[in-house]
Amino acid sequence: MRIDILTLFPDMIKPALSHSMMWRATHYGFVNIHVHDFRAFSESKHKSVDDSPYGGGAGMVLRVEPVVNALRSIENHEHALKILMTPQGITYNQTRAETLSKNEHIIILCGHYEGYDERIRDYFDVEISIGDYVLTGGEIAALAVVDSIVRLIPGVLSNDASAQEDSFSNALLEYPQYTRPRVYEGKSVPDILLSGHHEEIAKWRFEEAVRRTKIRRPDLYQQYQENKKK
Ligand code: 6GU
Repeated sequence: MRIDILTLFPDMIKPALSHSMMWRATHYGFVNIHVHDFRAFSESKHKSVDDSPYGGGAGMVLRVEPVVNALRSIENHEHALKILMTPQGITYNQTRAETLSKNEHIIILCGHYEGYDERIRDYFDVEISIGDYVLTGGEIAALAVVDSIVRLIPGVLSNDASAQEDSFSNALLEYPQYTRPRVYEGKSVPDILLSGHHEEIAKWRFEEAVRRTKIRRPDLYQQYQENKKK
């Protein structure tokens, strides 16, 4: 899989790719990530990328030409899925992460300023938001999307089962987990987990996942119940 990220702040993106699982995924060739500073594609004398809005108003608007030039500089851009990061996009979730992880090539644009020249939207396939709050720019949102995709590529997580079992992949939150010590400040690990009865443990975990989802995320619980009927 190849991912190209178009940004004005490559230094916000690059360090996040050089640690932990994202580092592993790139180092072992599961994914090829390229970060491009699209200011370099501005045709203006001072390499400007924004301008004041027609019709007046506060703030600056991202200009179309540096973005489109940068997009066209990417090899095979015609065949890539092109994503625009914006709080106006569809809300991101695990199902969308799973769909995106099946693409061979993704290009992601991180915006800044008050907004995009509306014509930029014509060059992109999908607009994504990571939730109902506003960030100063799309970089952190793009990193969230990239991380969620990369960990789904087979082989990236050393234990392939763990991506399948996580919260949301089956519409339930994850069950409670424990590790050593058995007792910490009077708080004990549930006996069932020490019993060695694998079936009983699986049953307990499932019930705890359902209980936790019902309490913490009634919206997900309702979705889970509806899916069960199908
Ligand atoms: Cl994709 N961008 C910005 N600037 N803010 C956001 C967002 C994206 N998703 C949620 N908030």
